[in-house]
Amino acid sequence: MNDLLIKNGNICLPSGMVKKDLYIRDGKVSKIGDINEKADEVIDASGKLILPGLIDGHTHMDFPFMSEVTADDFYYGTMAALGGGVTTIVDFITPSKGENPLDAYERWRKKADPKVVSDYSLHCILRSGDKTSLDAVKPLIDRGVISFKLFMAYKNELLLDDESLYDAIKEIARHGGVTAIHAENGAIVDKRTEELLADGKIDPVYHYFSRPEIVEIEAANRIAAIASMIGRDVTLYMVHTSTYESVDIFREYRKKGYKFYNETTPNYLTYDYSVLEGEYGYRYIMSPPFRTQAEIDGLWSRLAMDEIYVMGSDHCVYSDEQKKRYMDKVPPFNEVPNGTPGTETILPLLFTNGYMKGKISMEQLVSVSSTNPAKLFGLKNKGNLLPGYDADIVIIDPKKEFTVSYKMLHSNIKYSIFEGEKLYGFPEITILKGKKVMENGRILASAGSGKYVPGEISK
Ligand code: DUC
Ligand code: ZN
Ligand code: ZN
Ligand code: ZN
Repeated sequence: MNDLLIKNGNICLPSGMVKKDLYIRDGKVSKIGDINEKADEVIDASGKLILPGLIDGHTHMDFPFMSEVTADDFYYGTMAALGGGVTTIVDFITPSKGENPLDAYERWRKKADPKVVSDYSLHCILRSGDKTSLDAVKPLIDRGVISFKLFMAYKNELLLDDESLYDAIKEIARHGGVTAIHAENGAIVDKRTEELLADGKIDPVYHYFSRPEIVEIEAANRIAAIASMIGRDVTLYMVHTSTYESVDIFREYRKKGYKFYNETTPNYLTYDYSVLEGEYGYRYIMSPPFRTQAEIDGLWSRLAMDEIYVMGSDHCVYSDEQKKRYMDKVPPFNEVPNGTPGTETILPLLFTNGYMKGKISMEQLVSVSSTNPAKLFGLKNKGNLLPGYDADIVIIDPKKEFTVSYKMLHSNIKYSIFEGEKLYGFPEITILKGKKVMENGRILASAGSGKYVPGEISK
C-alpha cells in the first residue's frame, strides 16, 4: 500500500470548492468524499485550501542567453518551483547556433534528468526557419515536445524574419503542434536602443523606453495576421503578454474561430516600470519590460473575463554579479541580461493580489495556473484533482502571511524582486504524485526524482 489521505480540506475542483477528503493511491487521486478508510499517512487539512499543483508553462533553467547562463539550473530552478507549489515546469530547449534541435533535445534531457525535483516537460526554441529546424518538428513532437517558441526580437541571436515565421508556423500546425511567440518588433527595439544610447540614456529605466507597449502590440498584430493566413489549424500562444491591447487582438481572432491564446506573468500584474528607477532597477530588466498602471489594470480585467489563458512565470534568473556583468557599477541597460525570477511567487501573487482582492475567483486561479497549461501542452494526467489524475497537490493556509525575502526562496541568487512584500498563499505542503516533496519551505525530494512528462497532441 502507498496511500495518503488528506482530511477536511477545501478542495478546488473545476466545478468549484468542496469541503471533502481526498484519497490518494499509488500516486493518483483515487477518491473524493467523506472517507474513513485507513491510509499510510493522514494529513489534517482543516481550514486549508487544496489545489492541483501548478504547471509553470514558461521557465528558462540552465539557459544560455545574452552571453550568460542563468543562475538557476534544473536543480535550483525546480526547488524554487516546488517551493511555490509548482509541480511541473515546461522549460525551453535552446539549440545553440547551427545545432540540430534534436541534438539539443538530447542535451536538455541530459541536463535536466539528473537534477529535477519537480516533473518537467519541454518546448523547443526554433532559432531558424531552415530545413534542419523544420525537419525536426515532427520527430520532436514524437518525443513529447509539442510546442515551439519563435522570436520576433533579438537580432543575431534568436530573431526570425516574417518569411521564416510563416514557414515555421505552417510546419508546426501541419503536425498539430503549438507555436509559442515572443512578440516584440526587434528591429525597432534595436533602433530605439541606438538612439537612447547616443543621447547618453543608459540607466535601467531606458530599457522600458527602448521597447514601449506599441512594440509588442505591433508584433502581436503582425503575428496574428501571419498565422491567420495559414488557417484555423494553427494554435498560436503569445508568451509573456505585457499589454491588454495584445490580449484584445487575440480575442478578436478567437471570436472568428482561431485558436489564439495569451499567457501573462504575475510580474506584469504586480509592478509598473518605476521599479526600474530604484537602486536595484537592473534586477527588474526583463523583456517585454514592466509596464504602466493602465496595463496592469487592463491585464487583471482580462484575466477576470477569462481572456488570458495561462499564467507562466518566465523564470529566468541572473545573479547580481551576472546582471552587472561583474562590474562595480550597473552597465548600460542593453547589456544587462534580460530576465527575472518568478516560478516560486506565481501562487502567492495571484492568491494575494487576485483572489483575496476579489479580482479573480479560485477557479480562475486554478484554470490559468494549472488546468489550462496542462490542456494546451498535452499533459494529460495533470492540472486537475478529479479521480484518475496525478496526485500533484498544493496545500495552503489562506490565513498565513509571509514577508518575502530571498532567504525563504530557493533560487540560486541573493535577492528577490519581491523583497519585503507581504503575501499570502505560499504553500505549506507540495505533493508530487502522492509524495510530499516540500513542507514548510523544506525540499524533501532529491535531485533526479522528478520525471520528464512528454506532451501529447490531442487527436
Ligand atoms: N525575455 C527575458 O526577459 N528573458 C529571457 C528571454 C526573454 O524573452
Ligand atoms: Zn513535416
Ligand atoms: Zn520571450
Ligand atoms: Zn521566456
